[in-house]
Amino acid sequence: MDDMLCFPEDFLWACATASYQVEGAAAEDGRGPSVWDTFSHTPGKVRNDHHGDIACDQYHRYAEDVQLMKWLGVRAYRFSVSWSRVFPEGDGEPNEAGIAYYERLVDELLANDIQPWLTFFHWDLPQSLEDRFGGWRSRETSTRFADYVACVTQRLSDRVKHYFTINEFVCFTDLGYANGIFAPGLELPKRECNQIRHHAVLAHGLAAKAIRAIAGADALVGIAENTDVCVPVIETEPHITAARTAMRVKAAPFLTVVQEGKYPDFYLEQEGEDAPQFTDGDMEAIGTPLDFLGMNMYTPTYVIADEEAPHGYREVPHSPSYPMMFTDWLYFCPQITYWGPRFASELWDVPEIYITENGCPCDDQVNDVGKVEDTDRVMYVRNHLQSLARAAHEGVPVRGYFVWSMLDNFEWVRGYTERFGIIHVDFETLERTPKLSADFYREVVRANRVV
Ligand code: GBH
Repeated sequence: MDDMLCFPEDFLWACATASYQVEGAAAEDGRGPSVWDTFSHTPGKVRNDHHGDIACDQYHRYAEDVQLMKWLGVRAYRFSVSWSRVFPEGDGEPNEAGIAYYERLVDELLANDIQPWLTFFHWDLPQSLEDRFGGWRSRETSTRFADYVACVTQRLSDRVKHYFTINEFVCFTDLGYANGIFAPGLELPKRECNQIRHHAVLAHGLAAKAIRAIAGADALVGIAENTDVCVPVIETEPHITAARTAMRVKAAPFLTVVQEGKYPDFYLEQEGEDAPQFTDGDMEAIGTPLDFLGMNMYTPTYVIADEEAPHGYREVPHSPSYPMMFTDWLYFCPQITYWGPRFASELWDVPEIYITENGCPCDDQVNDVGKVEDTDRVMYVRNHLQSLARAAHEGVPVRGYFVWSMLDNFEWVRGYTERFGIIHVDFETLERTPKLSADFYREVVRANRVV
């Protein structure tokens, strides 16, 4: 461990995807539509009107993809279950053919020594729940989520040990119901949005309880969350303290309430009449202790100490010439994989932390021998791994890393125009080809070290 580029023994090297982004087979074997099917088929919502009808066709090509994972040497695959494949209308009778797909996938992974890490919700809410109850506007959706989670856990917990309830609250609450950028594309007032956020954290809590009740101590439960990773511009005590405070403040309605089982007083005061309505029972569920924290991280929020400002910190906007990856929201700051886990462990004493997503889009060009030589993605991942190693060497309980993404896929409102994969997908032929970054990652995995 003297080697600063080395990772702890048993560090979990892995990769990640999500159902709507890779599966395709949108109308097959009884799958019902999700809000993302509806949204992506509404003209003008997604760049080039792309949609996930076929995506990477992982539904049919999962065996080939598992072989690619085996080639990479990863020990775990984080995938998500499509709720509307299991319950086409979100509730009622389960669709056996839908469950059978996840059984096939899980069995294939296990047969190849790859652990399945299952996410229950990566934004693809059954459309019927949106139509009947207003989706996340209603707590009916939270209780139905727990029922769906219970059903899948019942069927898979003999084989699946690691579960994430929900992926990234803000992307389906605020972006879906307040900003209208993501499905279902609504722009509701603050009060309703706060209640939606509450129903989302409640769904997480009810689901965590359901998994524990069914699978007992055998199952390990966590969440995959993207807090704003607050980074001190200057690494001295006042700025470090300011950035840590900022992280807790900014996560108040999401990770903070999940970790603390209580909305911070400042949050309820600040929201006033718009604050969410909740019961003691809700809070008890929301605060269910978790086995690990998954952190998705891409881009920083820079912070400095400012005694005059509320909570003693100020966010520093990115300067106009700040280096970016190949999209308009991703600023290059490898320090996030150090400060994010460190602050989370200092604030909440979480037992284990996994980086559940990290990666970037690049202007990938296939060269004349059919290869993508994405030196920028290698640079991005390498630097983030160096910071993660720094955290591990200082005793922050970081236990694993899931690169986003295993392969190019449907990048939400950017459609297929932004590629995050370490494996290239030709969306005409669906052929997969490892990029240079895959060769790099494979060597990292093999050496358990930044190479
Ligand atoms: C993650 O979200 C997701 O979990 C994953 O599914 C996704 O593929 C990956 O990141 C890469 O984006 O300006 O309207 O286009 C990260 C948080 C929120 C970042 C939405 C990009 C762009 C919104 N993302 N944001 S918009």
